[in-house]
Amino acid sequence: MESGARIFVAGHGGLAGSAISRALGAAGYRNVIVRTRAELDLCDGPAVRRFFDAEKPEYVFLAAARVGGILANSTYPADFLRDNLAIELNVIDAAYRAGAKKLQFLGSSCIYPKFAPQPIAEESLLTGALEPSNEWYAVAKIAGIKMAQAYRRQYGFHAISLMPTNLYGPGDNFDLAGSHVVPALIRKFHEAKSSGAGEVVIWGTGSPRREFLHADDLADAALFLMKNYNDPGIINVGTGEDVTIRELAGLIGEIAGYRGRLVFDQSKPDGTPRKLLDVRRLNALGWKARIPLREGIRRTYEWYLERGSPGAAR
Ligand code: GFB
Repeated sequence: MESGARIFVAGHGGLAGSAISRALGAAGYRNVIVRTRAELDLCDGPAVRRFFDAEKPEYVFLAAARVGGILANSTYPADFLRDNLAIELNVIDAAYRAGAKKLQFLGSSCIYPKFAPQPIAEESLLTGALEPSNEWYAVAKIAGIKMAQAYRRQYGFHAISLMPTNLYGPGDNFDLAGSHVVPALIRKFHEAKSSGAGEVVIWGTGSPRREFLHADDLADAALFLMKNYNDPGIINVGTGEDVTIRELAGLIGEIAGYRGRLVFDQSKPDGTPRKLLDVRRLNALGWKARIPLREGIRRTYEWYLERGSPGAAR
């Protein structure tokens, strides 16, 4: 991927896509193409075809998706399935037809079976039933993986698929009804501290284990793999370490300087019990995550105070 290459980042406004755009800029890529949702609706097939025919991107990072936490996934199954299928279908097909050299598709660790052996190796794909709370999203992401593999097999299109673990970082969604756990807890602890509330409510039992990757680490891996990986098989992107939700809450509470109680609301779902990726394939290629969880959360908390919280100047 030479520095003058025409590179399209689909989903540059989101957590993963914005980090990839920043990383491309920092690495000196001069021709990064982006479109806001108002300029180009990726669910609109003819519009996507016209865009690719006009712009002819050579490399495509497909980081656009409808995403959300456990509650959003369960509340909007049709939206998660439809929009993700449409985005994948439109972008992968148009990229191939317009002659792109390579496309990178971002999947998710939730594509793996609910009770996959831990840490989860790439070979676990399609070996068991999915976690029900996000199976709609997972099925759409599995379709994206298969589409990339089918276009490679039938047309020789260089499409690769990365499976990032749970992401967090600056630019995340802090809306409590739609967000993932890290931004939700940053916001809850900050607001509890600011208002002097005596307790913070954490969903579920606190015992599920999750692996968290900073979006800047994901972006670094995404650039690395665009340059160094061209296999049909999927590749996991994670840190190789996980924590319980209770431990995560303790860490975020500490960073926010909150001294009250934690209350676990067991009427809310836990989701999958554990989701730790086996990252040996990625490590063997020479890439490792660099941002420790405490440091990453501290930076995200600072971003939230400056830019992300309802009262912050944007
Ligand atoms: O991040 P999260 O929503 O997604 O939840 P998943 C992770 C864990 O944190 C669950 C608990 O056990 C939640 O019950 N949790 C505790 C909370 N308090 C909160 C809170 O205030 N907000 C949220 N959101 N969670 C998602 C999938 O699963 O993972 C997506 O639904 C996607 O499809 C994403 O794949 C990476 O890790 O359970």
